[in-house]
Amino acid sequence: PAPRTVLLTGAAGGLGTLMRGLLPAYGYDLRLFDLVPVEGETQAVTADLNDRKALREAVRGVDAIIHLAGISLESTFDKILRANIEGTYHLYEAAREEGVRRIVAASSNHAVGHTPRPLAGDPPIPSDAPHRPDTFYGLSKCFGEDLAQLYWDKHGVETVSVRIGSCFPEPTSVRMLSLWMSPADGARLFHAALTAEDVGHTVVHGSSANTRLWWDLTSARALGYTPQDDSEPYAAKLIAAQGEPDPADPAQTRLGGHFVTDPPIWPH
Ligand code: NAI
Ligand code: 15L
Repeated sequence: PAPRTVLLTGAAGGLGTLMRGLLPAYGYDLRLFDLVPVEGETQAVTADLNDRKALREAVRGVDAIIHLAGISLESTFDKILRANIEGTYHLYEAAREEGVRRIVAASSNHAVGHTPRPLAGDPPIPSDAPHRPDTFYGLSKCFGEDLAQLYWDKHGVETVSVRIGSCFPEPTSVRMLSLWMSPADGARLFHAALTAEDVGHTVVHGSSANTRLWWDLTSARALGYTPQDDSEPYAAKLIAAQGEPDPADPAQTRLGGHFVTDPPIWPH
């Protein structure tokens, strides 16, 4: 049967807030979890992913999990380790212990951020592109994908790892014209990932049907995802303001954008 009760981790964040607005229309009853209170939601669980007891209670009885919680940008290795690597491990352990069989996990383009963006005539980047993280943050998303594979192969917990491009109400850069996923398409993709049968561990790209798309949506479409939106109506204004990408600048020729060239953040 299709999942009905879904735990949404990271519910207070940008994407969590968008999905709280959109997913109930698909019939889901969302249980909310975040480190910080979710505005206007008295029933939300406010706890750290590393609070194993709180997490296990939150997971108990749900049909599936959408896992968005974590640090969503580059940070120090220690902070990424705690929130994204240990936190995601605790989420999978709670799922295994409580018998939850399906997780939809937020991976990121930054797991493969060093991949060159396709130029005119090149094929799009496939969803089995090897890990090429551009940051400690991207590295934690590689870990999440491998953790998902382990929990499928060893414990039968299924995951769709969504390598999200950029999911915001509107694209705000020329790069985002190629990676943007409209919130409505995000909800369509999460719904497909929750309901498709026999996903095992599947990696998909999360984008709309953008005219300037850099990566392949084949594995996402195979889940039943049919994107409806395209960033193209935003193109003229963004290109007029920001210019066309400079082919000599790795921040513009690698998938991960400025994450590729930003210096690492050290703890001192
Ligand atoms: P966000 O930073 O707005 O939200 C993340 C949420 O996770 C926050 O509310 C935060 O309080 C919570 N959180 C952080 N550490 C936690 C912990 N230890 N325990 C419990 N909760 C914790 O990020 P956003 O944009 O909403 O992204 C959501 C997820 O999607 C993240 O995993 C991010 O890496 C991923 N993603 C998002 C993209 C986007 O375009 N928005 C692109 C690619 C990936
Ligand atoms: C991400 O992984 C981030 O979480 C998000 O804030 C954006 O920076 C996005 O990638 C992007 O690459 O645009």
